[in-house]
Amino acid sequence: MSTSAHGTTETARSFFDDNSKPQTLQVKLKQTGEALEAFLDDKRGRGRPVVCITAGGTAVPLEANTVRTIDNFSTGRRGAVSAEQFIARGYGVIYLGREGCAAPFARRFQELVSNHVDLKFMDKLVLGDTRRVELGTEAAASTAKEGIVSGSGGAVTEVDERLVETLVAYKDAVESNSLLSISFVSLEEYLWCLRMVSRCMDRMGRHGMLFLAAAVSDFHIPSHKLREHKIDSSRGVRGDASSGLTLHLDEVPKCLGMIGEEWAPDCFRISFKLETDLERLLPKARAALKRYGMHVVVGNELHSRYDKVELIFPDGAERQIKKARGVGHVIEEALVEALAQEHFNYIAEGGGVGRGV
Ligand code: 9Z3
Repeated sequence: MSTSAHGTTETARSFFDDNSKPQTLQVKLKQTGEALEAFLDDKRGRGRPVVCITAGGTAVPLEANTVRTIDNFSTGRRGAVSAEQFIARGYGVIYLGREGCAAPFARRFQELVSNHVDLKFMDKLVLGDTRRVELGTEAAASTAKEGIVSGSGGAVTEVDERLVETLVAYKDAVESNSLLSISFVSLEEYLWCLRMVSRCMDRMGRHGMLFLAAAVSDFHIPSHKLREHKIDSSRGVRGDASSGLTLHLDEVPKCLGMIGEEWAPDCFRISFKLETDLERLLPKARAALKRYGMHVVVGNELHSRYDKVELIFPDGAERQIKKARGVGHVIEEALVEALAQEHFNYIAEGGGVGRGV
């Protein structure tokens, strides 16, 4: 370990020492921890691999009684679609997602329905058969079509079919106990949850994977420095209305390295690097790979992120993944396929180390 990496780890460790968690977070971590252990033991018993997916952006509060926050951009879609893809490949998925962002399966409803919520759609819901929908059987699928989206006598549209497919896929995921969802809003909540999940994931050894797609703030106001009450905009920060607002944000301790060094050293680790300047993408992604001891870094540029991404490996290999041509494809099909393959190679290597990490 290099001196600077060690220094980084020390700072990250002290974040968890210094930041005594709020009572509500303590309760949440305890309850979630129990569900998490049961979920992981079930997968271990069945020999199923597990991936923890993080998704969405963290919020940094500006006041203890929070009215204002600074958010990192992320719709959560990358994580949500990837979760569906991993489940389809037999993985158990722990989904650590930002509250209110795209969520696995639910996001398909939003995408399918958002352009179709008009009065015709409302008529189908209101005038249609309102019987309870039991999914999973042939009859159920048609009940779903009739009862949920088509209405009595309404034609079954392509969107209807896909809504039913989504419900059936979600029901399968629930019945096979394939999805455990944990939500976060603030950066602090995210980091505590990530530590808890990673430490629990340690029991999966090489069968565990961390897929870190959340957009995590680099700057924050540590909780002990937060003002208690809402910043008074009418008086300005220095009591002068014309002075505007000047904020000082501290650097967020880099916690990613802790996963490989302490929390879940045998799990397969993938982090994402987001840039808006293409020139900086590969150098930054390569640096992140070394700095945080990842097995793969996925580099993506903001505007092209759903068309192509770059995979960077510790042995110097680099590979571009593109979305398949044709309607209805998503880049996460190819991305998850490639990453699952890397993970299976890593599992098969057993006692050895994966791709030079
Ligand atoms: C990503 O790069 C994700 O792919 C996106 C996905 C956030 C771009 P959407 O949620 O977008 O589908 O809208 N995530 C990582 C972003 C990040 O903050 N990475 C850190 C960095 O770049 C390293 S942890 O410094």
